Amino acid sequence: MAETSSSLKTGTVVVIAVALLAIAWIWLTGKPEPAKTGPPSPPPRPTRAQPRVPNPARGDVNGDGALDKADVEYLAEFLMGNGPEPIGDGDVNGDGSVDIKDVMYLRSHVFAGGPPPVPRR
Ligand SMILES: [Ca+2]
Ligand SMILES: [Ca+2]
Repeated sequence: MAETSSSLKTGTVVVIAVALLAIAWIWLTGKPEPAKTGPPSPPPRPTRAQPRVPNPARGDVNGDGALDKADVEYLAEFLMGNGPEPIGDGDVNGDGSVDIKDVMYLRSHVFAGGPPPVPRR
């Protein structure tokens, strides 16, 4: 009986020793938690560029004096939050707001011969 009690004590000591070694291993090799500073902030939006032509026409959103594929891409990038503000008037369909309908309208004009941007009032 004394031998069994001694075996139990030895087993308990071994379990505790293994647990302490595991804790020490985790403590020594564990990486510190990264400092929590809140969610990452989005990259800053590009600032509005200067027009290359004075008073760019409606739809010439990149202000280069031409109404082309680059304007469609520029307006789409702006609306997706990845590009700078339009330089020329981006309200191509004249409904009072700049949105995806203006991209579709401009795309239709540039690529499919659709109606030109509505004249300014
Ligand atoms: Ca342009
Ligand atoms: Ca519009």
